[in-house]
Amino acid sequence: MSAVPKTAERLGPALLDRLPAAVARPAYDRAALAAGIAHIGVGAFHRTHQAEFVDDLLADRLDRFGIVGINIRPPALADTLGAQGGLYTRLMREDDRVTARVIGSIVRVVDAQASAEPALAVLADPAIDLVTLTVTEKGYCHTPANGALDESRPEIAHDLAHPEAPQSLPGLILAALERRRKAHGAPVTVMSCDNIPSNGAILGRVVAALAERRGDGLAGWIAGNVAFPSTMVDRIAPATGAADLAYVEQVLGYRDEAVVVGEPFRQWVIEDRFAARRPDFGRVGAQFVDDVGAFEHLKMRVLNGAQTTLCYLGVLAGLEHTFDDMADPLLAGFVRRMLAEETLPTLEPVPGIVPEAYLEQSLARLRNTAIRHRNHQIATDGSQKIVQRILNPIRDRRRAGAAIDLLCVPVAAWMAYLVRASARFGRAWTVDDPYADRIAAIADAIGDDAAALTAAIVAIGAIFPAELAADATFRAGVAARLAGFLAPDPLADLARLCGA
Ligand code: CS2
Repeated sequence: MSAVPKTAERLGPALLDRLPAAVARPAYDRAALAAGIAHIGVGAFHRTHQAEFVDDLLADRLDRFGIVGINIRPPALADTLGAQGGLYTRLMREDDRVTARVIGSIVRVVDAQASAEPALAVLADPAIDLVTLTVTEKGYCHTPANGALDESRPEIAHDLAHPEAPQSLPGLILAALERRRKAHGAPVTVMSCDNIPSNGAILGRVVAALAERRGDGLAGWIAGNVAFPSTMVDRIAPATGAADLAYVEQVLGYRDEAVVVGEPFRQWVIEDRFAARRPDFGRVGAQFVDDVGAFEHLKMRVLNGAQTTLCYLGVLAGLEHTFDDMADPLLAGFVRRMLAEETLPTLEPVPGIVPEAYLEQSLARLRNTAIRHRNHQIATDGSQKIVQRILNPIRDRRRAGAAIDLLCVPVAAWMAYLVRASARFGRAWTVDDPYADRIAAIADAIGDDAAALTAAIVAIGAIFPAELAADATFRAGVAARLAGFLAPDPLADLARLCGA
């Protein structure tokens, strides 16, 4: 990836003692570290968030909580993290400031893209007390509109027929639990760290739905021996760029193929419901609570709601990154107004947090010019994200009889993003979303009639709850904005709406 010649020494255990003084390193004896956590989905987010919390915890008090990192989807880990003994550099960037730290909490990596077997061997190990996951929203194979297992997914059909060789994430967890039950019966906590509401409850539900189908008392054993706590996770971690790899090589003087970049802010709120040993993340800044609901609504509706709104408007405006969107007065002004006027009133009180201050802090984070978070990256899988970020606040406001004019904007912008990517509109960009083809087909059939497009898209029951699909006020609000976004100057209508 890097354009510079690969001459510098590669990061690995042998280099730890010779790192430049400016690079922080694990403050504990890695050789004495045993694994007690298995994590599925070792992407940039895990490496900037949970693995750093664990690194802090191990420095505070060495305990048997090293992480085995597992990928069940590409990319393979062997040649990056694996070749570096699990070590990698976490760059923390804020505008022109950068600090570097080598994280040591991942003790081993396992590639299970071709077969589930290597993953199952780790997950069934009685030494593993905690299994954590960041597999993105669609990994749960749930129906976004209602959280139930989506049995129409081919990988779920496969796992129902071949449970011993699972292809889906719920199938993998179920097979691992079945093995644990047979081999030793040790209880375990399985904790989702993905951005879906009630993530633990949803995971528990999709696994239970598969277990019921398996029979043999498995569902009952799981109910008595496995906990699925919900969590709220937060740190903005865009995809690593070539410039980040080059920075480590040219400025820090070593090579690292697993560099990650994150912002200074981090937050982790965890439902205190564990079935086995619980790492005391509370000692290093995480919060254990009885109910994460209020925290996750705040984060998904404000921070993620802002990101989702900006990414679609940003693409329509021809902008590249979130910070570019935030430098645009129309987009930045709109998103603040939408969140303040229509989103904040939908939130329940959150212990210790003033919503207006949280909003300003979120917008400041999105202005960070060193976090090169691409609009198209955030736009990925929008059908899996808009329910919790935008549609749930709209539903709550409609139930309360409150206005939704501003919240209809991101719904229409998301539709325009998908519709404009269809053949009918010249394939302006490639969309990465499970519903891309379905919406492209709708656009090809209907053309640019915004009301007809809106009616056809909100009829997709897996995304839009029936309550909203049947709501004429909602449909009219979205259709009005969609007509604007499909016009030759896509932002003229938004400017009019904002009185600009
Ligand atoms: C982003 C999130 O791509 C996306 O969906 O909105 O990854 C976001 O950056 C994180 O949730 C921040 O904690």
